[in-house]
Amino acid sequence: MILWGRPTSVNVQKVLWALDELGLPFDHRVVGGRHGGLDDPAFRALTPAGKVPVLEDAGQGVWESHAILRHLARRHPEHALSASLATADPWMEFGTSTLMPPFIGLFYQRVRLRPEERSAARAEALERELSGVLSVMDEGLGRTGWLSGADFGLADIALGTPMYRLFDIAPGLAPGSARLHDWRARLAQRPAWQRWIATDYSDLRPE
Ligand SMILES: N[C@@H](CCC(=O)N[C@@H](CS)C(=O)NCC(=O)O)C(=O)O
Repeated sequence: MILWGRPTSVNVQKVLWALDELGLPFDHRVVGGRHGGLDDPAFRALTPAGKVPVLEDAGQGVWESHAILRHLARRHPEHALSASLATADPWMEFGTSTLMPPFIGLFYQRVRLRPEERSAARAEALERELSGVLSVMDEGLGRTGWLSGADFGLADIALGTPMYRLFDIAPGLAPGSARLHDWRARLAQRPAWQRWIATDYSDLRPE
């Protein structure tokens, strides 16, 4: 398998985390961002969207980070990470549709945009939106312990990955969501989180 995508991309990080938990060997092609390469024909042949991550598996390009996680689970049904997909799957959809857009918006406001391009009002509105999203996750965690069910699984990777940067850029978010904070602390204990997720992203700031 070949993973295409720069490790500073939060969506690539989800796949790096999953591959690490599964203990799967892979080649890594660092493309995207400052590394370029997204218009190269070899990359574009694997994905019509031209975004990272892409997992090349037996010559096939699998794209969209959460689809890649499901692909890995289907390939490795014996692994504990692949259990409880019925519980994990709605959360992964929720992650794509509801968590990632305001997270990316706030990350741009706090990190990626030049100071003169930022808007305090927009950042505040995104923080309010994210507080609501996090309270839904807090409620879910109260029901099942992990987002994927009784055990750590794919949804915890998919929605847990942005939590490192989110609480780095907005540490005061969701103070009443104790179960969410406890979950994040449990995620941070995993060696794969420390290897791939809790990493420097200063490279993403404007020059
Ligand atoms: N919904 C897609 C989003 C893919 C995406 O927007 N990837 C970004 C990086 S996070 C990208 O390729 N940006 C262009 C670049 O890195 O040059 C997924 O979950 O994989």
